[in-house]
Amino acid sequence: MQFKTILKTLPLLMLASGLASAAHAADVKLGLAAALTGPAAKYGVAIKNGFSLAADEVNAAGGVNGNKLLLVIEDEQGKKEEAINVFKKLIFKDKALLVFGPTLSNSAFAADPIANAAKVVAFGTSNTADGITAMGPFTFRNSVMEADVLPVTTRAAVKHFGIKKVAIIYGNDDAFTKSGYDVFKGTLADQKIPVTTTEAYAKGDVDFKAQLTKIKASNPDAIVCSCLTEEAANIILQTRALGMKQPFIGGNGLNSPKLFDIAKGAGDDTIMGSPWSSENLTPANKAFIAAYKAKFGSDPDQFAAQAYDALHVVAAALKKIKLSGALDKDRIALQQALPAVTIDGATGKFAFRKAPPVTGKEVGYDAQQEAIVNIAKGGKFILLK
Ligand code: VAL
Repeated sequence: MQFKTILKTLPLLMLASGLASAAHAADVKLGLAAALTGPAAKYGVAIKNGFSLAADEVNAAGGVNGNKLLLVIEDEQGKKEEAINVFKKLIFKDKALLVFGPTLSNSAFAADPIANAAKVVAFGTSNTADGITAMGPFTFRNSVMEADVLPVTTRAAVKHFGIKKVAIIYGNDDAFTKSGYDVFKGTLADQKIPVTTTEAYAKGDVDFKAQLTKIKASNPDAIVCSCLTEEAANIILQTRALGMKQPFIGGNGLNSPKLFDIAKGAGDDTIMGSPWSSENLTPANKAFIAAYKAKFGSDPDQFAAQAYDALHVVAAALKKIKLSGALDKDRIALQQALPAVTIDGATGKFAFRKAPPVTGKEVGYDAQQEAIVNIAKGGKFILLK
């Protein structure tokens, strides 16, 4: 080729290669397994919204190292079997680089082993039961576990109401409500608060009269509830119908504002802990709340905030690695980049910490974050001061 011809063709070649690289700037596929239908959708829809908002923000700012983030979202219905199916689809069929979710700890115990076996990060944003990150080195979570939140919540509630003794009610067939119960039991013993009676129910129960009648007879100062939202709301309503006025102390399940859709004003004075508050007016949280309201026309909750932060954590990890295009390699590179990520997000300053050791097993990473305590007033969570 003559020199002149090269000169003439060069711009065309450059243009062509530019176009080609634009077309090849592959999307980074991130899977999201969330409960979008069924009772756990009270958490899952907020989670989906938090992720969509954060992905839009990252993409609007040019993506990660020139790659756009593509969320592949699947409904796991808050059921173990569906969580397994959805994880398999996202990992093996969609070939997602990482999978967020599932919503419930109960489902995570079923689905995360699949991700660990396939060496794909399973990143929980709402799983708060003990032992989640003991499942393997590919399990991460930014949801602060009950073991970290409940002692702080209990201490604050005892002080606020001058509580001397409590009754406990919990779901005994769900990994999270059971784990929350175990943590509450230990916490109450540590804080020397006697338990007047311990009552259990099963998933799907709607009538709690038998348990509540026993609780009433035991005359506690407060009721500790390790429950998911729907059951918690019905328990609160039925407690009031029995003429009981005791405040509730809850775990992470009570953190959804959907509690008040059912319990209305009866939910007032319920105390629960979380790393997030709408009253925490840091620049990052203010921006998150405003953007969420603008996009969805409603207030965010802590589940949306943790999902939003999780996407930003992964985006920060992705910025540190150079994707090779070889999926197996890239999945491991992401797992290795994640532990060192810190962000200042909607839930405040976030860092990971290695999960407690388990003999003969590699473990994953928990959230290193402070819990703050909220109290329900007028259908809203406000900071307990
Ligand atoms: N935190 C709970 C769990 O781990 C619910 C409320 C999402 O199952």
